[in-house]
Amino acid sequence: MEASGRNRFAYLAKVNENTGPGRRLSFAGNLIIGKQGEDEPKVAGAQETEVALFHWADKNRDNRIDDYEILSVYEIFPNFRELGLDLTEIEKIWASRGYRWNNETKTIEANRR
Ligand SMILES: [Ca+2]
Repeated sequence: MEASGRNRFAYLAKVNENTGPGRRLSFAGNLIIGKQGEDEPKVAGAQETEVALFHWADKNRDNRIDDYEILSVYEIFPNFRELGLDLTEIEKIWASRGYRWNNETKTIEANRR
């Protein structure tokens, strides 16, 4: 995705269900474009993530996705449809009274209104 003359890349980290909360996962890689031998562009951004029982859009981890947080999601992913992202779950949580972790189904569920 292009933003202000720069390119932005998004990734989705999926973890094994046996990976417990609190575990920190790191990742690294190179971005290769153009012909071999050309300078590789610098890549900035997060190189680590923590496994937690909170939705990734819930930045302050209060089990709710508030207006600021959902606007941030749209700002980060303005072309979410092109990326194949389904924001239905996030919008459902935003419109509800938050969410909770269902330990049986290992999923996040929106609370009922
Ligand atoms: Ca929140």
